[in-house]
Amino acid sequence: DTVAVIGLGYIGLPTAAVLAQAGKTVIGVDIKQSNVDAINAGQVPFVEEGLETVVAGCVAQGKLSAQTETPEADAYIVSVPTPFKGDHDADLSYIEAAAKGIAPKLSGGELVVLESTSPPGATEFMADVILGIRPEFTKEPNLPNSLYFSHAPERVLPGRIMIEMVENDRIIGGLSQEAGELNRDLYASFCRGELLVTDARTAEMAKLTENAFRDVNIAFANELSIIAERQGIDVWELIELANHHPRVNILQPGPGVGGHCIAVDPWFIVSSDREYSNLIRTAREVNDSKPEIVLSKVLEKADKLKSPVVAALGIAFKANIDDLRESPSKDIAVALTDRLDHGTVLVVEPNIEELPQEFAGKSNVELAKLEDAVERADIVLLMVDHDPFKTFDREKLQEKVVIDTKGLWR
Ligand code: SAJ
Repeated sequence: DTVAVIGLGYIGLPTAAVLAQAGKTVIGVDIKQSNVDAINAGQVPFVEEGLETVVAGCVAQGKLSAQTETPEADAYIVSVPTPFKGDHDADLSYIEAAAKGIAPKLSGGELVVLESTSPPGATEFMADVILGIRPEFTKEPNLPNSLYFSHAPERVLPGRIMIEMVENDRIIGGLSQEAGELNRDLYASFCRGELLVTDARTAEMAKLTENAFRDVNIAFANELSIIAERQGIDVWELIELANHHPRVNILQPGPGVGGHCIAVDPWFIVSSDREYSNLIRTAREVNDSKPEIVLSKVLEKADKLKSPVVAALGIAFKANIDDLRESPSKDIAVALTDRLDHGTVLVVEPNIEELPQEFAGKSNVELAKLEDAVERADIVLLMVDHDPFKTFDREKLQEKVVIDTKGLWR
């Protein structure tokens, strides 16, 4: 019962850990030697609540280890990045590289699961890469030379991964019925949620659909926020009132949509059918236009001041995390340092110790504490609904120009 997990990032490592915890012998594979060394020492190279305890325990028991070479195993789980290339197409080269590593190790009967978020057809692509190298095998089931290919997209929320990995329902899409069932049986070892078996293309599309659904709904809120402001209407009151209708449930507007899922996945639907994906593409464009709108508003206020000081509250991509990747609020803060004439930006981000490299070499920005930044600021720009901002004493904002993109201080 050996499982190899290829790619030990935010999804691969927790998956390896819960499989090892469930009694499997798990060998993790990562191209980065420093990650491999850390994991073999029972450490986790990133922050995720509850993960390190499980990793340390499983490594100590000899159930989990890491290496850079793909090993022989009974099942393989591919959890590698699928970034963009060209005009928002999915770059499948990491999947291809993983498949090339797996191919020489196969002897027949193995299950190969693709976990990476992928456009429709990616599981078939992975199978074709492997079968291209090993033409003696087939994806037809129940033969001595059968291989079993399946897609099991993850749906865990960063910060709650160790809980959601076990509790959430999973969609599982086999290239054959048998492949889906093998995948289901493997995941039943650690997953208490429902395991819903379908075909690979439907599973691929389901994952993209979930995140596109959220993106379209946030875009609706963001578009409303732009229109409402021009009409002199408080968008948060508007949404709250509309949501009293039993069949209306509008999400919250903000400075844009960040993270590496919701701002990315809808593009994979668009790139798979550019002709008929107008709504999904437009939603992406509406959400991506929001940072520039926030920025113009700040610059308009700043223009009236001689040497404006802007307190930028929050640069993470959402509340109460330290993740700055694909963060619209970080982009706004960086753009402010470039476009604010004779001004200073005071970044307040309670979840980090130092400014990220995007601010390197800039003399008009510093990382500041909340109280201090607000006191020194002419303009207070709230961009993330971190807990310490929620409880901030609003008396201290009275003399300030306040731009509240989250409606936290209404
Ligand atoms: N946001 C808004 N308004 C809202 C809700 C969110 O502006 O009403 C913004 C957030 O501030 C953030 C972005 O959207 O910038 C995304 O945040 P999120 O909490 O909605 O989602 P993620 O990106 O952390 O995780 C999502 C989840 N997908 C869904 O909820 C459908 C998670 O379950 C997925 O596993 C994850 O993407 C993924 O890996 O695909």
